[in-house]
Amino acid sequence: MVALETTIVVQGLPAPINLEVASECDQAVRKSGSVPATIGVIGGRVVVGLSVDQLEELASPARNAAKLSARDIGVSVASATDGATTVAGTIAVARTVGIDVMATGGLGGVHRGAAQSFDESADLTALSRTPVLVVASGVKSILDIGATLERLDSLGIPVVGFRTKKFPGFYRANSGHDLDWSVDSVEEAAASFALHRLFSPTGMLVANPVAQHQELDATTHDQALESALALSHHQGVSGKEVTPVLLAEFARFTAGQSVQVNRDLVVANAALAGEIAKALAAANT
Ligand code: PSU
Ligand code: MN
Repeated sequence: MVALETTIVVQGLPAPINLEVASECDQAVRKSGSVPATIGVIGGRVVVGLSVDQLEELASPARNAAKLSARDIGVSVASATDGATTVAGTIAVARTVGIDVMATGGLGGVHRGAAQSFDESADLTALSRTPVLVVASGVKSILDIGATLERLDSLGIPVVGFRTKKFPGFYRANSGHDLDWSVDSVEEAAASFALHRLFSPTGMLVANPVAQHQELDATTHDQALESALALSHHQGVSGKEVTPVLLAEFARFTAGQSVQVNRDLVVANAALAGEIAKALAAANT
């Protein structure tokens, strides 16, 4: 099985593309021979395997679903609220039901200026205590990528490039940062994770770059980034709003190009996660 998150659907991508992307991810996992399980909280019930109708409900602006990290799940269930799970929230739930693999677009990480703001995504600490393999196109390029890689090191989370030794840059295939490890096949990825779990309680990041013909061009990317950072600074955005605001400004600035890249990369990650989950199941039998 492959866990899929809902923050990307509810807070990360604009409607109506958000639901299209969710359905494409679902299909990509199925096509690989694995079973997708989209995770979210509806009326205080944790749902593993949201139906299309449930997902639509959760994403409707009227429901005003919360963004749930790992720390929020218990409280949101107790207060019977609606919520979309981040990577941290999703792996916390996935672990409790025995799902070993999840897919997302970009993992959260250390924000620029974190030395002052202390804004580091709880995705990192959650992954450091949750043995789930996450497939992502690196971390979002709105972040301080170098600092995030250092934190992944400190937290003991292996970062393995899929057919690359360059850390992906989310909207860009190559962030310019080198990786120590790469795998060439889904079997190798599955074997690495199976063996990692014998020695460590952490999860693992499989970094899958967006296809080069689908990436955002460098100039557009850098200009959009500058604009997004300036806007969030100007608005004084903080906390869980930061990432959605930066992604939305990227979408506006690039007239939807960044949304298309986000779509392509997350669907590719879902497909790869499906194949790795299948290889992992085969290795365990
Ligand atoms: N990947 C995407 N879009 C997103 C996210 C990931 O392509 O919106 C979400 C994930 O849910 C991730 C979250 O856990 O962004 C990180 O948010 P924060 O920086 O607030 O921890
Ligand atoms: Mn944050």
